[in-house]
This record gives sequence, C-alpha cells and structure tokens, in this order.
Amino acid sequence: MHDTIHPVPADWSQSARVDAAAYEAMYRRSVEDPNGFWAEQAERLDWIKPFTKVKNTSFAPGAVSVKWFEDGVLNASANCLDRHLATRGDKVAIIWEGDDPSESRSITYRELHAEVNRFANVLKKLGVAKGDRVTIYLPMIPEAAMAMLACARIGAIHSIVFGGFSPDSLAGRIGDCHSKVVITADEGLRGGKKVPLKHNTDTALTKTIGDEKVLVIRRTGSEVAMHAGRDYWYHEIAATVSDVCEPEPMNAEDPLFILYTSGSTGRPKGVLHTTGGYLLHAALTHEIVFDIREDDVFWCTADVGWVTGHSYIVYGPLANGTTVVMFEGIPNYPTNARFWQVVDKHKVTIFHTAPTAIRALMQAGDEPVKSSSRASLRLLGSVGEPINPEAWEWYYRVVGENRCPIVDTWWQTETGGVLITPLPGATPLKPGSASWPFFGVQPAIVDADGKIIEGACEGNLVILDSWPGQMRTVYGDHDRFEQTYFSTYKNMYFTGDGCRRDADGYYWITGRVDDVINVSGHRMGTAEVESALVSHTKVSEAAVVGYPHDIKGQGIYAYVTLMHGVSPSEDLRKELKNWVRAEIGPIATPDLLQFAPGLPKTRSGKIMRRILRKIAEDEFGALGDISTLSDPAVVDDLIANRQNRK
Ligand code: 6R9
Repeated sequence: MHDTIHPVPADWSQSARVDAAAYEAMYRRSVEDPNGFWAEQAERLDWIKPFTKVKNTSFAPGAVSVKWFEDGVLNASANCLDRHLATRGDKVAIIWEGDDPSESRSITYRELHAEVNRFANVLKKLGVAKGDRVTIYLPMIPEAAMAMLACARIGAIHSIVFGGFSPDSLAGRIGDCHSKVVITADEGLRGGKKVPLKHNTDTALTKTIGDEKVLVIRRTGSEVAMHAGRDYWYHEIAATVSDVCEPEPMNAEDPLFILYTSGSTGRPKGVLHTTGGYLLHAALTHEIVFDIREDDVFWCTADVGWVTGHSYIVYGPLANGTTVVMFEGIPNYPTNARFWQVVDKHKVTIFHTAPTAIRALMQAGDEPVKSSSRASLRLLGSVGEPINPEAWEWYYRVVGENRCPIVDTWWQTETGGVLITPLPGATPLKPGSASWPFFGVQPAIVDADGKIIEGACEGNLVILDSWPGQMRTVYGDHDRFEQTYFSTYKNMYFTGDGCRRDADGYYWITGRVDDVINVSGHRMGTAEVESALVSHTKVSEAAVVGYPHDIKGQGIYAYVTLMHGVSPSEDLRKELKNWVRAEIGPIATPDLLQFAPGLPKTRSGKIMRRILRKIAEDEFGALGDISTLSDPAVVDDLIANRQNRK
C-alpha cells in the first residue's frame, strides 16, 4: 500500500521560515553541535544575565539530571510582555471569545502587561513569594493567562488544574504541592452550562490541610459563599494595588510551573518545568512549526488546563508577540458551526485543534463548515492523539479547502513542547504521520529487549538525548521521575508510546503502550479510574482498559466485580459511572461498564489486561494463550456478557 503524500506547496517552500534544505541543515547542526545551536536560538529570549553554559544533561541510571542555560537569569513574564511594549504595545495580545457568541474582548500587549502587573501585586498582597506554589482552577477567561504570567512575574510556581476536574482531584493536586493560594472563579461557563468552580474549591479545601487562601474572579456574577479570612475577591484587592510590579530575576533552572498528568501507576505526577529551556522550546517550536508572522491570528482550541494551552496559548505565542484567540466555549455550542464562525469573526490565520474535535465535527457533516468562509486560514494543526487518515483528509479537504498544510504535532506534558512534527514549508505530508523530529530531538525505536532498531520498523518510542523543554523532575519525587521515564530502557527517555517508522523515515505514533488511555486527547491512567471504582462500598475489584471509540479515539471500558451479596442492576451501573464522574471528573466517566463475577488472573494474582483489552475491542477470537489463568472459565463469562460498543 502506498501512503498518500501531499507535497509541500510551491508558495510554502518559497516563503516559509524553514524550507526542506534549511530543515536538513538546521537539524544536523542541532544534534551535532547542540551547545552552539541552542546558544544561538536562546538569543530570541531577553536575558537579565546571559548564560555561559548551555547543555548539562545526563540520562545515566541513578544520575538523571537535566539543566539548560543553568547560570542564565531571565523572567518569563517579561519575555512575554515587557519586551513587546516598545514595538507591539498596541497590538492585540489576546482575543477572548466567550461561550456566548455575543461576548468577546480584545486585550492589547500594553493592557495585558498592566493587568499582569496588577495581578502580581494582588498575589504579593496575599503573601505569595518566589518559590511558593499557586493552584489555578479557572475557566477559559483572560484571567487564566494573567494569573499564570503574574505567578511567573514574581517567581511563584503555578499549577493549573483543569476546570473539569472534581473537588477530590483538585484537593489532591493542591495538597501534593502544598499551594499557598488557589485562584478560581465564581463559576465557569461552557456550552451554556455553569460549572460551580468556587463551590468545588470549597469542597476541595475540606480535604486539604486548610491553610490555603482563595482568590476568586467574578465571571458569571452568581452568588457564592465567601469565607472571611480565607476567600478574597480579585476585583476588590486589585482596586487597592498598583499596576507596576518589577519582574523577579529568575535563574533559568528555577521552576516555572507544575502540571499534573496521569501515568500508568499511582496518583497523577507533578511534571515540573523550569524557566529558560521551557520558554525557549515553547517559543521556538511555536514560531517554526506554525510559521508565525507578525500579522497572524493564532487559535489553539486547547484549555489552559492542559500542557497544550500552557505552551501554545500562553508562553509560546506571547513570547513571540503573537495575537492569540482564547475560547471559553466548546465546538458544538450553540451549533456545530461555532469553530468556523469564530475563525471568520476574528480572521484566524492558523487553527490548531485535536483529532477528537475534528472527528466529532466530521460526523456533523460538511454543511456547518461550508456555512463559513474560512478564507483567512492558511495553516492547520492537530495535537493530542493519533489522527486517523480519514479525519486528516476531511480536515484538509473540507476545512482547509486543500489549501492549508496540516501540522500533526506529537509531544507530551513531559516534553514541554512539540518534538515530532512536519514543518509546513519543508515536510511533504503523510496523513496520520507526525513525520520528522524537530531540531535537537533524537527519536529512536526500540524492540522488546530495549535494542535500538533501524530503518522501517515498529516498536517503542524513546528519545536519546535531552532537549531544552524537557521536564526536570516529578515535583517532590525525583526517584519517581527516574523510575517512570528512565528505568525501562537505560540511558534513554521512554515516551510510553508505540511507534512505527516507514521507509522514508516518517514516524507514525501508534498510541500508548502503557496503562494510560487517551480519551478525547485527555490522558487518563487506568489505575486512577480503578481506584475510584474500588473506593465505592459495593465494589470489590475493578479493571479498566481502553477500546477504540469513533469520536473519542479511545473509550473507557470498566470491568467491575461487586461485593459479595450485591446484585448487578442497571441502576447500579449508572450509580458507578456517576461515582467515577464525581470522584475524578466527567472526562473519566466509563463509557461501558461490565459486571464481572471474576477477572482473568494469573496464578500469581496479576490481572491479565491483555485479555480484557481484547474483549473490550471485540476481538475475543484472538485472546492468545490463556492457559496460565488460574480460572480460564471466567473468560467465557466475560465474553458472553461483554458490553455492546455500538
Ligand atoms: C501534547 C499532549 C501525551 C500523549 C502522547 C501520545 C498522545 C499527543 C499526538 C499523540 C499521536 C500526536 N499524542 N500528540 N499521539 N499523534 N500528534 O497531548 O500531551 O496530554 O501529556 O498527552 O498524547 O500518546 O504520549 P499529553
């Protein structure tokens, strides 16, 4: 079978920031002389004190350490704001589009600068100092970006928790990094529905040590409970402080933020990113991958609660002085044409979204797309999960009218920015492939024994050397960092993804090979869902796997063994799904839940997930060897009672 190839359009290879020859040359230089390459690239940032060292990294067992520009001093907010004032002060930094199509707002770099300074002073007034942690639990409103940059300005470490997470999930994240302040809003607004963020925060704070302060932004104006001495309205304190706050000089290796993400075991990990390397990687990838020009209007539809929002709504674009769109709503509210109406309304030139949104909109047909002009668009992006070629082709043909290249960007919370991606002026596109490594990135594919394999092959994806945006540690647990990413294969960073490389050297990410599932581009650890299920008094045991889902990419399939004497029922099925929803958040709700009198286990008691996965995928003809099961009969029952995927 031949892959479809879309060659680089002639006008793109002529005009793009990086063409094929430049990619070759720059890539080679970046891996042969990383110190020289990155020292030059780092000139794009404003340094308070220039660095003298560039790369100091080791993946050696027991001594993993990642440092870039370690003696340089800078401030991320000054790089995103102050340095633009002279040339771009009146340029729009953020176009905010509300959930309600009649609401929008434009904020210039000068206005954003003033508001971030003010916000920084509000945080100081609440006692926040350099190195303190601040949890941000906000909807997609400009204050979310302001809060991040205000933390960066004073050297506080932000930890954003997605507004869709439950009070329990929020409490866990506040507690893990011991946040001094939680920034939230009265309510959020998504798809016409209110999200009780302040109320959730109140519930969360009954489960933490309880010395946190709460800063509340007024969004909907609904009445919320305010606890005297603990809760403060942002607008009240903001009225009492100045809009001048000098940026704190930060070492390049001082932490910028923590972002919790799911892994195959245990509780979510606090991925820690630092200032210099992260900002450089976010800014450089944003400019090169999206071919950013001064007059672009860049729209990334992610939520700032995910890493994509950190790097490609806030830090990358603002460091580059780009105009970004920030969208509060969802793709299908009020109608399936919303995305395209926003594109037309704000003359978006570069549009970046997730495959799950593309698939959902594709199912709604071409009509909603065609009701818009989209004439302003010149480039499209995809991120978060593998994009199937059918969705890719629809995105290309219908949304982009065969005119806009698509950059399918592969990366992770841990990598800080894009690592494998086409460059629009350099890479012939193969639908479904993230294609080639970005500068400085050395991917490799290893077989089951951890041996690097060459040429066209399939195996697990590793990265052989460090890049500036790499995470530095798991907050408070460096052992876990080493264990999770560097113990499977010695001297390599293990991504957790499976990957195929074709004869042309294109990388095709095949999905997670660990117990992480990717639901609508959101990472979920199966262990987290299992632990929520078994915390219910009627559940004795649970096993959770992913299965292919037309829109979400993967759906969540839960096998549940009930306590002795508890009978399965439709009501209980509903109750358990709602339980998980309340424990973790809506994105973790099992799509299918099967009551299983027994789970397939080895004689040593290990659940054989391979079998559960096959049954969930409806591939029970290919279960493989089940002879090591302690009770092979449970498999027949599981097959007979499997839940219908349709
Ligand atoms: C940025 C982000 C990371 C996991 C990653 C992989 C999957 C992301 C992808 C992709 C195929 C792409 N993933 N982008 N798979 N093609 N273009 O999504 O970070 O939430 O940490 O998820 O997402 O499986 O390992 P994060």
